[in-house]
Amino acid sequence: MPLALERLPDAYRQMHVIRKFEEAIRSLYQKGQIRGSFHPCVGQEATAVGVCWPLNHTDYLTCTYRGHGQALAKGLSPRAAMAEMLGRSTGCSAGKGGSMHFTDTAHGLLGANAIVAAGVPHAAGAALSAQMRGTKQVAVTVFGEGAVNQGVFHEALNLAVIWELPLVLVCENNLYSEMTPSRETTSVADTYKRAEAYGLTALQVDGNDVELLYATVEAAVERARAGEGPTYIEALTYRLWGHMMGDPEVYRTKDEVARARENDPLLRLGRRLGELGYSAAALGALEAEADDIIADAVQFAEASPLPDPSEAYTDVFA
Ligand SMILES: Cc1ncc(C[n+]2csc(CCOP(=O)(O)OP(=O)(O)O)c2C)c(N)n1
Repeated sequence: MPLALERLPDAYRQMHVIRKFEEAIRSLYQKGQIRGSFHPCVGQEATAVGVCWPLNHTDYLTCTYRGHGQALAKGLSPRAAMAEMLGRSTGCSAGKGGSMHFTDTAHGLLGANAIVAAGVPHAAGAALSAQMRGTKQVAVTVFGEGAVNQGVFHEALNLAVIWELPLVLVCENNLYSEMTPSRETTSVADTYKRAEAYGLTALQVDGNDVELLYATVEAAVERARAGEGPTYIEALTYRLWGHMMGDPEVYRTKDEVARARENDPLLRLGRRLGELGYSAAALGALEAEADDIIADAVQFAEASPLPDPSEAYTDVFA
């Protein structure tokens, strides 16, 4: 089933919540209220909604340091996410994880991860656990194209195919690994071709088309749930902001980024809704709702206490 037309306004609001979440973080970061690294997913909001909306809340997800959007689309509350950014005790990881370690087991989010490709074997393990327990849960892992050059990616993919694990692998190919154009470091830059060699269905899709991605992921999830094994999906997208705060972006031209802005997934969904008859005022109202959600999250986070030092080791060791 494709993403129902009547859900498109909700998708538009959700994608704006994600964009505004990142914009709010940038502003708090610049004011010195957020410490550590922040890797924005601006420009990649369609993969968040397209990948996470076809999932049940009990399905598992692992993502990367660039996974704020996926965490929110999977169900993490913007309040708990923003509080985590500000290191508050009400954050989703009790204020101890920060930007790169969002976790929300109530919504199946097993964790974002700062280590490139680490989420892939974690998700394969979660899929194996679901398979052994017969729960019909599916595990999804989202990673960048840089992860496809890591050994653990290949080990996990090989076993996932052999064991027919209920796993969906989604590569967000945004053309750059950190500050390096991926074509300069990878002999076969179309990652789906490399995945295909392991003997599973592997496809490449437009990752800025939320409807297409939703339909592709949903079909993969259905196959996984039916016991038909893993699917690999390469979602072509573009990171509109730098790799992280302070990235001088000397590795790409302003023209290239300007061209990519025309393909901004938010603008594309806005144009699509316009064609379906939604007025500019209707879209503006959805954007204003997103503004309110983020303003509330910031207010909540700022009013929350820092973790008590006595809690430093709580939840850290099993
Ligand atoms: C195992 C490991 N090696 C190196 C790094 C440093 N590093 C951080 S981000 C990054 C690039 C990853 O690129 P990609 O997987 O394409 O994801 P993107 O940042 O584009 O979303 C690297 C090499 C790391 N975090 N982990």
